[in-house]
Amino acid sequence: MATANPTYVIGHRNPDADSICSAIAYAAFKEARGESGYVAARCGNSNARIDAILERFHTPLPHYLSDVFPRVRDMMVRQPLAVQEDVTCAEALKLIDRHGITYLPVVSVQQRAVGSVTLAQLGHFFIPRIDEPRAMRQVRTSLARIVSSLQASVLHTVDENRLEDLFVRIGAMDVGTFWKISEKEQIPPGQSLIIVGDRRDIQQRSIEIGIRALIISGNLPVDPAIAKLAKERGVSVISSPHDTATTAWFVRTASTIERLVDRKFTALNAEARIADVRRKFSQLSSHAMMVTGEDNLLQGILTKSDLLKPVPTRLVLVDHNELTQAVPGADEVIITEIIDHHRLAPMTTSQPILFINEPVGSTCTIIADLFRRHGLVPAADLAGVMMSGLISDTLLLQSPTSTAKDAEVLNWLQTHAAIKAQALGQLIFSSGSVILASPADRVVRSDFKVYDDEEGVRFAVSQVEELGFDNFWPHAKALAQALADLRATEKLTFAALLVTDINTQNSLMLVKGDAEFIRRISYPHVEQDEIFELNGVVSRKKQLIPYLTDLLKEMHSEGVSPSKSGPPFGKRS
Ligand SMILES: [Mn+2]
Repeated sequence: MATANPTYVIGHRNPDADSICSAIAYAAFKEARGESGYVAARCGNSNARIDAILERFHTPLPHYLSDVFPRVRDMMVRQPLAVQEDVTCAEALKLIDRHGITYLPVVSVQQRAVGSVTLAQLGHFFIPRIDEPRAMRQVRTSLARIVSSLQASVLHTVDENRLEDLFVRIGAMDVGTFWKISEKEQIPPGQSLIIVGDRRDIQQRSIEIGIRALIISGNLPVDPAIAKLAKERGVSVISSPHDTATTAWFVRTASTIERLVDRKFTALNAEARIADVRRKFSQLSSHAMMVTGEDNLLQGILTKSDLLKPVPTRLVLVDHNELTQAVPGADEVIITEIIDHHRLAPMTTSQPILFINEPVGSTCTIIADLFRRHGLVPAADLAGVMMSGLISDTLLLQSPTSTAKDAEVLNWLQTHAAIKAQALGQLIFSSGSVILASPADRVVRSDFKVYDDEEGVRFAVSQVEELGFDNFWPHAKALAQALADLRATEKLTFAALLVTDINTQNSLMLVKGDAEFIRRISYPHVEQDEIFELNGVVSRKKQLIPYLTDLLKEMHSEGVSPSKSGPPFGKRS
């Protein structure tokens, strides 16, 4: 996608033509209004009808989204500051200070995650530990790093880039006392680093004994004889501009972070869901985690404060307003608008949103009307796309959901499209039988909607439109079985399939589920199987859903509530 964080305009699951066409049309409307970043999307497969429409109007299928659950990749900090383990504490602290961070990933030369250092770990390193005097003296570094930390001048150094363990001492006491302490602590001369002022006796004794390096504090002058002796004995001499106490402090900061790195870590995957990561964080003392990819390569970091940032994914819902029908994860992201023509089902939002709900025949009607009201003229193909959603949902204005406004808008669109409504209707309704084109389990899921009633009963109604019932009867048994399976997998009280004959404007309904519920259906039974004849019923939304929810209400009021989820059934009195 061209835009970094687009707002997806998306229809319901198992999209029908109106869902697809209205998503395309509303994204186009936004663009026409000069609002950028809107991308048409879908959360289900296309079908023969949708393919025929989009092909006719040279329009690509909307962007597919399997879900919109916020993931680590959406919230993480990409390309975070990272260090290698041979940097000094001073360098690490400088980064932390300059960038206001408290966590630094540590990586290898190949950018593979090695571990991390935190401000707390670094702080701990500088806190004096009375019980471990030897550890307090110890630094792992090189003479070059010390010179750089001190911004010192070099009189003479040997092997200055060697990374080694050194023990720092200050030559402040009488030369005799000084060496007694060193012997007691068993620090070999070759690992000793002595900071001293202009104490010629200590300087000379140190060189004779063969220490690793002498650091002269306060930029004090060095006797040429001492310098000569140091050179002869291979002892390095560095001149620090700072006083002895400050010099000692800087030498400690010249330690590499190597021994401070926390190497026990669990890295996150960029695809992990934020909801799961929140749980992980709550069990973790660290406030940040590394995100790694293939070969342990560092991709980013995720901190606890990243989890407080607003989720970047935004949705405009078209042709539905119920979360059960929305793309999975819709309840975890920001919904900015809803454009719909269905019943309202409870949904709460944290912010005020634009919500257009109009009882017209299609969502495309509402969107085409927006174009018209704003004085915008859709391109011919786009007008055709909107006509298609409208015609498909209203069965070419024949459905009882169709209103005068649908007729008026269809007429208006027709003047801008390169096709007449009748001809387009022909193309849409002859675009292949879903029943013939797909196996039974796909048929029952092709235009499938889940509903929750007020008592928490969950049910589903699928719909297919056919030219006559000839294709249905040979597949009735298989479809009944597929419906029963669907009901079990989705844990539904019942699942229904409405097969609508566009020619006669009649439907057949196949139902699987709660026996008591099915017993109450008053439409005539066809055959012994659970197939009912619904003459004059073509609209799931306007005719069938109100009927079914009334039946459920009646049962609730009589205290014979159907089982809330699928089989096995609870006992009823
Ligand atoms: Mn619709």
